[in-house]
Amino acid sequence: MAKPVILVTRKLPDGVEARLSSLFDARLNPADDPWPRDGAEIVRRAAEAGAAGILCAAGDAMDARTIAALPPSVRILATFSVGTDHIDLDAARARGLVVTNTPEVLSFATAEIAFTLMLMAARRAGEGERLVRAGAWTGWAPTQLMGVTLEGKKLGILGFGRIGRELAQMARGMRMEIHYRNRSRVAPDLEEGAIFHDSDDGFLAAIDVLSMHIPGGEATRKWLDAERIAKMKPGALVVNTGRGTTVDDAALVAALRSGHIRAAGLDVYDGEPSVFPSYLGLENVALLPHLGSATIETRDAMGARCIENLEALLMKDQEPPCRVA
Ligand code: 8YV
Repeated sequence: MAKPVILVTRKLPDGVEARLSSLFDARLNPADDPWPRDGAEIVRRAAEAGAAGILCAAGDAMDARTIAALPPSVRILATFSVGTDHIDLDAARARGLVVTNTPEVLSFATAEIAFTLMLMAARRAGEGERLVRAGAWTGWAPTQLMGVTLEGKKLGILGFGRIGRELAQMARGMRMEIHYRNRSRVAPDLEEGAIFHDSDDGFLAAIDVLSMHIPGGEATRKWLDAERIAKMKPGALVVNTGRGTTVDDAALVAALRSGHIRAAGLDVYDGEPSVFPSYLGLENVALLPHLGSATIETRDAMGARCIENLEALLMKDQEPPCRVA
């Protein structure tokens, strides 16, 4: 029997590509060309290859138009991400297209980046690095680049899913007090003493650091806007490793300029890889290029998850383990 054809939109780790090629007729993107941003090109390549599955990633143009135009041979969209905001899930359901993602395996790595950004914002690590690299450091000084400690601070986790809870564990080690806002309260064994807030206002007023872990999409667009920022304590910190669309960039820039928000750390951007230009001129914002899941271990595990899902549907006629639509 011919191996099912899988259209792979991005360059993946070598080991993942090798396993994909051993199991499937994998059409790889070894040069990491940017064609997956163009829905018409995804459709064209899927039709040309007779693809049974597409292995895509965040940022690929899996909108309603693209999905509706996919050739009938395509049965599954396996995204190399936990986030699915780049895929129109309703359009996928309407077309009978199975969609899978890669949960769990990236929670710790993403929490690590949230933790990194929290420390960079609190301790002005980016500013310090730029100073040294610019050859502008004139020596230790008692008042140079003083930041704030995280010890004893109240960490507010917006979205208390797997990533948020991993961050809570790390922050307990820094003796932070954990607060969270979530659709609903989680079970006590998952809460481990974290304080649940049932209103945005109460949550925002209570915390010293906000770490955002909510999904993208219309429902969360510009969740952190000027009104909500105004409800935060003066001097609070903001970190976002979820999706860039959840922040009103102009409002955050204004708050960073006024000092109402002392500092921020961002790993994700609305319209990335474009970055809201005003961030680039600000010293008090740490900017990373969407590194959340970028560890060797995690990217291998994400690849393994995609393969499990593709194998289940296309080779074993089973329900894929990480089905989201
Ligand atoms: C991915 C992410 O690496 O999984 C997600 O949702 O945001 C990242 O960690 C990226 O989206 C690649 O698809």
